[in-house]
Formats: sequence, C-alpha cells, structure tokens
Amino acid sequence: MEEHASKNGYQKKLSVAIVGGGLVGSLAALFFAKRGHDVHLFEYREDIRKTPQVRGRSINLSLSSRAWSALNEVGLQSSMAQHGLPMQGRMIHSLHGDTKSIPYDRRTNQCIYSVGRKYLNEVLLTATEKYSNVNLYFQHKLVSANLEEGRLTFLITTSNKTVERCFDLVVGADGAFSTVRRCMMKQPLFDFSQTYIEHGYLELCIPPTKEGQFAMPYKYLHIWPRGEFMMIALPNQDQSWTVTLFMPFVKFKQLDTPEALLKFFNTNFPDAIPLIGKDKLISDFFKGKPLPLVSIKCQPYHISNKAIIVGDAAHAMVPFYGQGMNAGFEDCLLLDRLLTKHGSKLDLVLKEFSEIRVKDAHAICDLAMYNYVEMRDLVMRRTFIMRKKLDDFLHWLMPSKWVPLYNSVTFTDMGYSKCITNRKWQDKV
Ligand code: FAD
Ligand code: EGU
Repeated sequence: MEEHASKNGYQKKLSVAIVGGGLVGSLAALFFAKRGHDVHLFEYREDIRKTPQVRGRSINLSLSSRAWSALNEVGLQSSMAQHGLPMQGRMIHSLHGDTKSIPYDRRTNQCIYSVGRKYLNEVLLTATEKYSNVNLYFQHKLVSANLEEGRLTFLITTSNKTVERCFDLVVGADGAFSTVRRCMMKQPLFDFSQTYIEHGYLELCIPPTKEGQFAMPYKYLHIWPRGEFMMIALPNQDQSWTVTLFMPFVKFKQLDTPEALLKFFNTNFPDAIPLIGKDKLISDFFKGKPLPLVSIKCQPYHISNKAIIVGDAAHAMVPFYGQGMNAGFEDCLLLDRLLTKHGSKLDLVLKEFSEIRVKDAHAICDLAMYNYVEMRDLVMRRTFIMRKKLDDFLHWLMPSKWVPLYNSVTFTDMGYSKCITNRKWQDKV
C-alpha cells in the first residue's frame, strides 16, 4: 500500500467513501483530501451548482464558533466570512410591533453569521475539486451496504444501473434519514431513538425594499416569539430575509383559506404583513407545505475500523439552538484531530470518536429540545428575561468564570456536555 508523510510519521493512503454531499459530507471530503487519501464522494441529488435553489430545507443558516473552527482548518474561513452576514444580537418583535434588541456578546462583540445553505455547499464542493485525489459522483444513491467489509452498492439514477465498490473507510454523512445508519442498526447493541415534535416549519420571504435595502435592521436575528407560534428571520445576501414560521401541524391545517391566514397574521404577527406583502404572504404560504422537525439520537457512531457516521446522520436535532450544522462541522474537526493522534490505527480513531462524541451530541440534542419547550412556554415571561439579564451581568463581572449557557454553546468550543454541567452549577448559585 502507498504511504505518505504526515505530521504523525507515516500514514497509509486510504480509499475513503463519503456518502452524502451536503454540508457535512463535503466538509468531511475536504478534511480527508487534505490528508492525501483517495476520496470518493457519493451524492444522491444532482450537482447543486448546476441547479436552481430548491424549496424546502432551510435556505439560510446561522454559523457560529464551532463551524468557524472547522472551516478555518480547511482554509475557508476568510472566504466565508466575507460572504456571511453578521448578526450582533437578536431583535425581538412584540405583538404590538415594537422591537427590542439583546446583543449576543456585549463584552467582546462576537457575532453569529447568516449564510446561504446553497452557497456554503457550493463553496465546499468547489474546494474539494482543487484536490486531484477527490472524485465526486452525483446522482449516486447508496442503496445497500456491507459495512464490516466496507462494501457499498449505489444506484445510478440517470441510468438505473447499480455499481458495487469496496473502501477502506466509509463515512456516512447522508443526513437525518441516513442509509448508512440504517445499515449500522443491524449491529447488536446499537441504540436508536427518534422523536418528531408537533411543530412543523414553513419558509416565507421578506423582499428588499423598493430602494433595494433590507426591510428590517439587518445585523440581527429577528424573532417573533408567541408561545405556540414563532417566527425567526435571517438576512440574505440579496437584501431579502428568509422567515421561518414554526407552528403545530394542526394549526397549519386550520389556515386553509387566504382569509384565515390573514386573520391569523393580523392577530399574531401584524407587523410582518406589510414587510412580506399581503399577496406574497398568501401565495408563498399556500405554495409551500409545512415540513416536519425530527430529533434523532443513536450510538455508537462507528463499526470497527470500517465505518462512521457524522452530522445529521449521527445526531439530528430540532433547530432551536441553531447548532445542527455547527455540530456536524465539529464532528469533522474532531475526526481529523483523532486521525492526527492515532495515525493509521483506524480502530482507535473510530472508537475514540464515538466515546467522545456521543455524550456531546446527545447534550446538544437535549439542549435544542429543551429550548423548543422553553420557547413554547415561557419565552416572554419576566423570570426568563431576568435570568438572561442576570446571566449577562455576571458574565460582564467575571467573564471567565461565569459564561451563560447560550454563550458557551455559541461562542466557545467547550464540549456541549460541559456546557450543561456548567449551567447546572450556575442554577445552584
Ligand atoms: P444534510 O444536509 O441532510 O445532507 C445529507 C446529504 O446526503 C444530502 O445531500 C442528501 O441528498 C444525501 N443523501 C441522503 N441519502 C443518501 C443516499 N442514500 N445516498 C447518497 N446520498 C444521500 N444548523 C445550524 O448550524 N444553524 C442553523 O441556523 C440551522 N437552522 C436550521 C433550520 C431548520 C428549519 C432546519 C430543518 C435545520 C437547521 N439547521 C441549522 C440544521 C442543519 O440544516 C443540519 O444540521 C445540516 O444540514 C446537516 O448537514 P448534513 O450534511 O449532515 O445533512
Ligand atoms: C432557529 C431556526 C433565539 C435558525 C434560540 C436564540 C434558529 C436559528 C436562541 C433557524 C431563538 C432561539 C441561538 C443562536 C439560533 C438566540 C441560541 C435558532 C438560529 C438560545 C433558520 N439560536 N438560532 N438561542 O439566542 O443560542 O438568539 O432557522 F429564537 S442562533 Cl429558538 Cl446564538
């Protein structure tokens, strides 16, 4: 077998299959390419660089520290930073239309960034093509696998033919409904659980003003918290906003006429109607259909020295912490660090990955779910706002000792489970 130099002595050159060319799969491909391995990335869909924006799946996402750390490692931090739109705080819209902003980090002015999913995916895929050791295969759908042997079977959707190939390592980055994970589930002692929440989400759009400007202050993540219903808006590069409406499916069903929809918005989000525009609200709402939100936990994340799952395939979470992609990117970074630590001893790499990652991934799944419940029940309660203010005050007083929960999740690389331990200590105080 071919060998090449690495920081950690000599490493075997591996043939690595990445299943899924979404955000996490394309980043994983970059990390393995950088190490000089033979990388083969298989994606079910067409090359997104050749297709227009599709509806469904969130159009833009918030990117924070953990994602930046990973992008930095593959040299993409600066190009993404130029493109992303910084959000320095949340802007909360009350029922009466007045707004209040709460900065993310009063002390050091750290921001989170809004980036387009499609753009980020395109940048990552294009970056992989700079490496001659990367091969991209679109319209290749994994249909079955023998993971112990690293053997994968793909359906080529353009010709309806199947191909079978063998790899040293299989990386499953095929999303919440992962086929790689389904194959892992045949293993004894594999834990799995999934929960759908009663809320679905639907995306709307606030277009730019006539003058081509943002219709709302753009350095913020905008929130309309209404207990049972909630809207969140993130800015886009073209001066528009993507607004995500979260609401129980039964409620979506009740809004079955334009009149019912307008009445609902008049009651709950009156200030959003002129921003979106009456006609556009009606047409966009009835064009789309609400999509489900699922939380998935499983363990372990690997099989011997042959297969591993990362990103949503390993841990899908509800979006109420803005951490799904951030956590998936952090998976890639951890995997890369373990490859440096253990060299070609893949059995050790994969085993330690599961050991470290399972508890942190379960922690952020729990935090996101807990936040869903909290947003639904008590967002605007006075005690909640008091807690946020006290948290921020103590953080200002002792910046290194007292770090509020959202702050440690969003702006540090502290393990997610440590963030929870930290919070429990603070709750006691
Ligand atoms: P995916 O993006 O699902 O990609 C999986 C890929 O695998 C797809 O391209 C798919 O076509 C392909 N695939 C699937 N099956 C096969 C197969 N059998 N063979 C070959 N290919 C296959 N995260 C954040 O960090 N910040 C946010 O603000 C944020 N907001 C969100 C808002 C909403 C409404 C939702 C739903 C999610 C949000 N997330 C956010 C989470 C984020 O979208 C996901 O965590 C992230 O997309 C996971 O990336 P992934 O590559 O693991 O999976
Ligand atoms: C949901 C959907 C505000 C994008 C949690 C904050 C989210 C995002 C918050 C979506 C909220 C909620 C945090 C960030 C972020 C807040 C956070 C949620 C981005 C606790 C595209 N959440 N999200 N918390 O603090 O830490 O601003 O769809 F409304 S970014 Cl639910 Cl920091």
